[in-house]
Amino acid sequence: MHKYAQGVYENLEKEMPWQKEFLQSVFEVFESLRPLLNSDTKYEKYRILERITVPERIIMFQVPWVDDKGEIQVNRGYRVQFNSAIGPYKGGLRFHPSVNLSILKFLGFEQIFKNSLTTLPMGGGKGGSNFDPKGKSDIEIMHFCQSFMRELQNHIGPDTDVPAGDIGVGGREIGYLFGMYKKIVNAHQSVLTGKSLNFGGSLIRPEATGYGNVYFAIEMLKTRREDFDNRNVMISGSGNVAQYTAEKIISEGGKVITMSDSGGTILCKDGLTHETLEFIMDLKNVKRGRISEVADKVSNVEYVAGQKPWQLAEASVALPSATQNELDLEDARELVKNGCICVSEGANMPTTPDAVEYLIKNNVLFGPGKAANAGGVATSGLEMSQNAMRLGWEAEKVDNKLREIMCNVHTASKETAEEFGIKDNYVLGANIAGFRKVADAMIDLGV
Ligand code: NDP
Ligand code: 2IT
Repeated sequence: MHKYAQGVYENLEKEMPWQKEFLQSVFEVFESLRPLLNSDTKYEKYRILERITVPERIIMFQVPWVDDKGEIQVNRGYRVQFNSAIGPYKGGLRFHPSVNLSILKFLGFEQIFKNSLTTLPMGGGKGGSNFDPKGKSDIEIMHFCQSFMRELQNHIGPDTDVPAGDIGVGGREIGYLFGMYKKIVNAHQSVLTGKSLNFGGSLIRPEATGYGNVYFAIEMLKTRREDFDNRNVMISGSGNVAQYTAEKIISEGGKVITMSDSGGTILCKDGLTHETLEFIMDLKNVKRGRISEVADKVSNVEYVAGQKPWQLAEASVALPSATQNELDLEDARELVKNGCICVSEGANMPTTPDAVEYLIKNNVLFGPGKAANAGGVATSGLEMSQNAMRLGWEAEKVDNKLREIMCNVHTASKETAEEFGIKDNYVLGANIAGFRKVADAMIDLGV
């Protein structure tokens, strides 16, 4: 790591040693910046690393709500408004019991560079709550979302901060959140993305993160004259990102042999069919069931309780699409041993740092989340554009734009690393390319 970055990192570590996930994300970006910091002293002169690692604002609030038994519940709510140099804060809301400031700061920090890579004018932010949506009724979800928005509405706006979904926040939650916002401000504004088509959503936004990751992986594979045809692909997760990743892989001729949730993994050696995937989407999005139920219904699917996908079978490609640090060094070793040639991150920071290093050293094409899963927020940006123009584009138009953006993110990540004499390192390229635009904007904007 460059000496300047090292000093800033050590201060952060001293100040907040408990923010493990945040420190992990900062460490990775700082390590990548070494060649840039060596070649240009202006980032140190303008104290960019000190400034870019401190959120411009953090809002923390209580979210009281009444459950179906009439009992009062209280959760914590957060919005981390990290960096607005290149546009309004933009990033998802996560509802999961594990949510804390470290996780939201890592997600917000990643989002700054991811949004920059999309080339659209969006700053970085993230928010959420330690609320657990599992097992809650629709009415409880609505009450919670309404209470969350009663406070959040004070801090967001179409030109200020535009939240969206993430783990535990999908179309249903965005609907309830938007409904409350609209009531309070008495205006139908583009203040959230991931909205339903009925009230201002964009076609392809639900598909965008998963499709985008596959488009990114296709570009990586192309550099080695490879493709998905007939290849075994392991996907983790079975939520929004995993589902549309699976759909696109099947359309590309690949075999999706795993999906998972926090309970375990389903394994289908023949590859999931479109019909089984439809069953999974209904199970997860409508019935809100568990992935284990697929094995009860579909004959060639087995369920492995308590296991992640990575060590269960041989696959050429792994697409982690559930959560942070879900693919570790031992998993990476097994993947390489079993002939894996490509890992592309649908989730944010799903691969541990030692696993990333191992994969890259072993010549595996590695697509880091801030590049590979940028299609979701990019299409959120396209939703904002359509809202601003008061019109809606056809699915094909949005999908073409998404594909073009993913190709550009791929090229920028690859060529930026090459500019510094380093081949086949998308981590380094994505971090430098994402950082440089934001840092230069911060310099232009003054202190
Ligand atoms: P969903 O809530 O739709 O799905 C999350 C999936 O991940 C579920 O299958 C869930 O299982 C599993 N999961 C969550 N937490 C854990 C955990 N601690 N251990 C094991 N499995 C877990 O979320 P998304 O699909 O939207 O998000 C998935 C990932 O993609 C996240 O990292 C998110 O930050 C990232 N992402 C999402 C984007 C989007 O547009 N939605 C855009 C870019 C990145 P279970 O149901 O058992 O909890
Ligand atoms: O991590 C992410 O990029 C998201 N959850 C999507 C953010 C967005 O604003 O669409």
